[in-house]
Amino acid sequence: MIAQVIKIVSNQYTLETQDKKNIEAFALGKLRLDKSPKVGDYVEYEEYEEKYGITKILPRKTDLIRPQIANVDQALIVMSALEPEFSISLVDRICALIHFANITPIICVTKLDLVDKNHSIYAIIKEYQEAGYTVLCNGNNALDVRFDTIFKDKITVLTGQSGVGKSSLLNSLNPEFKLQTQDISKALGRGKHTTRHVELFKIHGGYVADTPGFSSLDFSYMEEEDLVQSILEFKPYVGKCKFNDCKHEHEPGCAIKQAILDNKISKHRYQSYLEIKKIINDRRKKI
Ligand SMILES: Nc1nc2c(ncn2[C@@H]2O[C@H](COP(=O)(O)OP(=O)(O)OP(=O)(O)O)[C@@H](O)[C@H]2O)c(=O)[nH]1
Ligand SMILES: [Mg+2]
Ligand SMILES: [Zn+2]
Repeated sequence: MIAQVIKIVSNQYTLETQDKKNIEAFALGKLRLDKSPKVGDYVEYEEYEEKYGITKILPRKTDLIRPQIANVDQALIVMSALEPEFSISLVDRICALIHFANITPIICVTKLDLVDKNHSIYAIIKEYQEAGYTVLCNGNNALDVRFDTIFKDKITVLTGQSGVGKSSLLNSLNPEFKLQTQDISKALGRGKHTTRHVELFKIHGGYVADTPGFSSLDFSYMEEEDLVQSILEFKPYVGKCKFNDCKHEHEPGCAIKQAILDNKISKHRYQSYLEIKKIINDRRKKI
């Protein structure tokens, strides 16, 4: 029998069976030592001493480490226009990690009600849209209509710093979620996240996971070669530089640097590339 893990609280797993019933199960000892099921996993299970036991994890399509969710199709990268202020550098870092995990990023800008129409955030949004990203906008319940359709048949994970409004966004999409939210000053002041455990919620024909905001991003699995492939705007130019081992910094005949001069790649994105490359190289030096 096959089911999907939709919630984990300590060692209790909630599974959704193929006939859409929820059952409580536990992971059999042998399996737990090997590797634990994650939310999003498809698992084999059997009835075991009048309880349900998970016997096997089926291969994962994608495998996120933070948050621990398997088979995620897309990530909503949530970033507020203000409080906390929008960070291009942070969005680009998350996008690179999401691309690297083979997950589709969607950028969601919240708290647009806090800025006026001429605010610089709108130029930033335009830049991402022109680069090929989907950008959804939200401000105090003025929700983008595309939220009605993007979730269908997919597992979507929300990610972004603490206080950007991830839980608030889900609550406005479905008031029945009643997810806990927290005043931004409290969230930052206490360094404590409002959202803790991972759970998949049904939404518009798919599943969505709220996650705790993070304090740091982990680039330890990414190499420089992966990075170039993980930046959407770079993709058309990868492999077109004069030198095979081009680092896209000072080399002549660099297709990426040329694309920046031609305004085909944003300077912001290139700046983020250099920043992430430095993180990766600094790590190498430490090892
Ligand atoms: N003005 C305005 N405030 C918002 C909006 N969305 C969220 N907020 C406020 O921002 C604060 C933080 O919201 P949360 O939804 O708890 O943020 P979160 O991203 O879930 O935070 P963590 O769970 O700690 O990661 C709350 O005080 C919300 O009321 C918005 O669109 N406009
Ligand atoms: Mg939250
Ligand atoms: Zn190059």
